[in-house]
Amino acid sequence: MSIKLKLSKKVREAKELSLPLLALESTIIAHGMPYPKNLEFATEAESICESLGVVPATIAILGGEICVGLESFELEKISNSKKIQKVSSRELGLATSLGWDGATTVSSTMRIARNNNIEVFSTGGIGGVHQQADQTFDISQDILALSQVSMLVVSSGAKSVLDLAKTLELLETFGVSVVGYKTNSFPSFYSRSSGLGKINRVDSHKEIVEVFINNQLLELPCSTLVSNPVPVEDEIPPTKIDSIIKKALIALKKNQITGKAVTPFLLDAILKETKGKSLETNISLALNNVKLGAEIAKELNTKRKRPGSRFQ
Ligand code: PSU
Ligand code: MN
Repeated sequence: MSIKLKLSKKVREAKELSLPLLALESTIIAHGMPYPKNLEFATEAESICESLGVVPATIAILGGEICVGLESFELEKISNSKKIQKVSSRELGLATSLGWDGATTVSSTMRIARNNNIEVFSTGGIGGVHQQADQTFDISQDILALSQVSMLVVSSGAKSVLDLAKTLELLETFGVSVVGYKTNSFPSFYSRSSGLGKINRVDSHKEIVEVFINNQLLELPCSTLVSNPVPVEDEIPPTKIDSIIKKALIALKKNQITGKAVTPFLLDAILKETKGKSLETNISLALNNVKLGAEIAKELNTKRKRPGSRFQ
């Protein structure tokens, strides 16, 4: 018995030639954005990587087969099919044994990337502690994966549909190494700053890679979470987004949405309420994270290849 695994031609070549690779998740495509904008986003993300000399490895499950790197018809399928399941870590065994078509979340993308020796991953926002988690106990598996998988993860913080203060506390409890790229403030996805507790600032790709490598040398199991704020020109200020998020949370309760449907429901409600502006912001920050992730992947790749490196 073995797991069915397919590497795209480009990913295979990258491995043979030791080229830098960047992992990308597919839930953001299948469940985080509507068609056809999601496909445009996914295609643009891949071309940003390629223009920087980095090979994109978008991860998904098709017919129970784990795919690392998608061909364009596969990206189209993930973007457009209504039958794609949302697969987090705990569903990986199910999805691969029962032949599912599935989009991978942050937690499952990290596990698969790690299994395939891909060390850098860019996403939009991580999952975290949901509002009213004291009653619902709804906390994303992303936090657990971040505490257990050694990886460089680039995101724009977490969005304020979550309880950001509790999310930050839990990241601390679970020993996740959080750094802010050119900022001291944990970003809140749509806005550049959450106004919450200070995080440690790093100012270059080189510093980010050094923090990651030292975390590994110290044998810490956790990820290094790079928080990269949305570009200024695309930010939605907290004064504007907060009331919209409140409305979405009321609709969530009214419709009795729970479990893994919560995040996609909230994203869609916010998109409708902002008449598409939230989607533009989402795409902008996610592409910005792809760019930073690709630059970090290059830096890490160069460092690993240097003679005398323990990580050759
Ligand atoms: N945040 C976004 N867009 C998304 C997600 C998070 O802005 O699409 C997705 C990611 O795949 C993340 C998942 O891993 O939602 C978290 O879902 P949950 O809250 O059910 O753990
Ligand atoms: Mn949940």
